Amino acid sequence: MVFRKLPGVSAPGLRLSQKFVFLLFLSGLVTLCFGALFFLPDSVRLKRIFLSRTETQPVTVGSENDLKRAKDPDTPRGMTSSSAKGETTSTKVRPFTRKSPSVTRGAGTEDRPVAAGGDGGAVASEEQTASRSRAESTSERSTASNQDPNKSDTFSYDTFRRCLLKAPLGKDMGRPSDPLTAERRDKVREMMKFSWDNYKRYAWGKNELRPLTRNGHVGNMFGGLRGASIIDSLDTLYIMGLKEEYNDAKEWVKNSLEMNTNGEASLFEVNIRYVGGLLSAFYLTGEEVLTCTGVCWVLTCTGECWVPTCTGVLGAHLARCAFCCSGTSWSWGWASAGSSILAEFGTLHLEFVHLTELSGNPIYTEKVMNIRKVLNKIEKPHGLYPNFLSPVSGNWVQHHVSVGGLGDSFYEYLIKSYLMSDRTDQDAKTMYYSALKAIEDNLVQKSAGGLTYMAEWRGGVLDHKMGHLACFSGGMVGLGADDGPPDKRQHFLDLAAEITHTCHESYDRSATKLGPEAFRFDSGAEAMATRLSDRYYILRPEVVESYMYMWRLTHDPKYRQWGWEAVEALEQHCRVESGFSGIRDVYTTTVGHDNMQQSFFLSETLKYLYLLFSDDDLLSLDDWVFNTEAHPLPVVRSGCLLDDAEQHKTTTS
Ligand code: DMJ
Repeated sequence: MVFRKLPGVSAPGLRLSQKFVFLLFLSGLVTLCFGALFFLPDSVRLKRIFLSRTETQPVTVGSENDLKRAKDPDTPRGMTSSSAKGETTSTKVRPFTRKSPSVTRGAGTEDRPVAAGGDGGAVASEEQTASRSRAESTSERSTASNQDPNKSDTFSYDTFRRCLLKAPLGKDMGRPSDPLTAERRDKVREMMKFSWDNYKRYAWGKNELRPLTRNGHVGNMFGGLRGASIIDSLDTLYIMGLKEEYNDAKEWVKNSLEMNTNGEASLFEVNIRYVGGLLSAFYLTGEEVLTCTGVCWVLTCTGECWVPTCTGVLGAHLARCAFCCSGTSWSWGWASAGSSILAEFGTLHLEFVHLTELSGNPIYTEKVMNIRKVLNKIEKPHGLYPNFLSPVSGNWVQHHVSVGGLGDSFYEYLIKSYLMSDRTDQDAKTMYYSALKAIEDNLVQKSAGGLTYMAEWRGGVLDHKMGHLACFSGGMVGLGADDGPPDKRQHFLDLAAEITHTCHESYDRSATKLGPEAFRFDSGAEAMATRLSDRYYILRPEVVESYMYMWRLTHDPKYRQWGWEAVEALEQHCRVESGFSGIRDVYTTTVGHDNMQQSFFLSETLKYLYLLFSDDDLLSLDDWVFNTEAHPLPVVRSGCLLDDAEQHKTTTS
């Protein structure tokens, strides 16, 4: 360092203590200047020169600043979350880069059964997008640096709608011409309205309604999140044309869905209900407030904080994303040796792929593809997928295999991933049909009375039990029948029909005409529960779900008849004065109620029944796949989306 000579003072003449004070002053000055850099706006060049690119910096999300920052893709950033009430917490997270917001959306997307291919509406330009009001701009994209170059960098709702083959709500909202069927459909709609009205009256904002005590239930599955019944109902209310109720639900999401909660959540449950529910409501309505909430949620659930490009309403929700930065994860205490559950980590694919579609951020798809890769590679006993996997060793922990609880939706998501990819995801297809072969070779059984069922497998020993949950497999096998090897197609459809028949028998052989939680095929039992603890029915959907698919695939009237029997049984035994309740024993007509109206009753059971009595063009299976909570997600027609976006660019430039 060079010192200038001050007149009258010779440096060598300074005393040691004077030199020390001078040096102290100088170093203080340097520190002050450097510190001031942190207070400069991100866009100032000086700041970028001096501060390392990987440094995390607190920023406020959900404000004007957010849009400004989005214009500077090079700016590294971390996240400070701000809650709805304006508190600010600061959390250090991984930095990432983002592009300018680029969602386009046409006007007038509300309340429309729209003809596919026809609903244009002006597509906003990028400038228009940037200057949109904050409340409108909630589905901007977050883009990782390694964004897929083949993807269009804009999600356009209008383009998406043009790429559907049919109008989502069909002709006349799927109303059947046959008067008896229409009357039955109206009955299901009334059941939905009744369930909803009671939830609204007694449990508004809570997760479920307790219909006997007329209050709300929160539980601990959703980590402090609320409103599960609202999120699960959005799309059901919409397709049933319950407009006022849908609007109430939407307003609640917009104004009261509080993401800034503490607690431990089940990734599986939050994904299938909250993320799935919000995504499907967005795809059906185009209402952007619903998208970003979904995006934010998954950010939480991946255990990493990728700051979404959401502003406006979502600003209030970002605090929740900060919460995940603790990065803690856990397994269920009861799951053997801290293992992870097949149906839980295997039931993310559909939702995560759509998050990438909407956000342009490949991280979500990468995550689920990694899970897929591991499962594809790992050795499988007899080609079967056991229910428990150790996240530490990457090995199966026990050899318990089941198409019911713990395994079920993993298989469902394989075939649905293939269908949702517009039949391009060949890995999913191969894995599904090989898994199905292993299931047929090892688990599918015929009872003495001629009923086909799927047993459970414990290290090579069969447990001749089928859970209510496994009854979804009739619909799944039927849905995948047509894409199997040509010589197997009829066989798959027959298998689907046989399983669905067995599940119907489990209902038909009970006094209430509702099915037990699990039924057995041993010790003289045929499709009946033999243990007291298996006799309950909690408004589950799986059996009517299979009726719906089998109806769509075969148009055999027996499926509608069976569905109607279920409606009558629900009315007779589960309807109470203030809602619907599960029952404790399906084998007695002096029923004991469990005092719980499950949210899946609204999202699945009633939706599948409604679809069963509707024309096939209401949520056509050519365009939609249902996630495991019955939330419809659209087939991703990448070719069409890209072509259309290109064409649109040409015609508007
Ligand atoms: C729902 O939450 C989903 O269908 C899930 O896949 C399994 N269980 C319930 C309904 O029974």
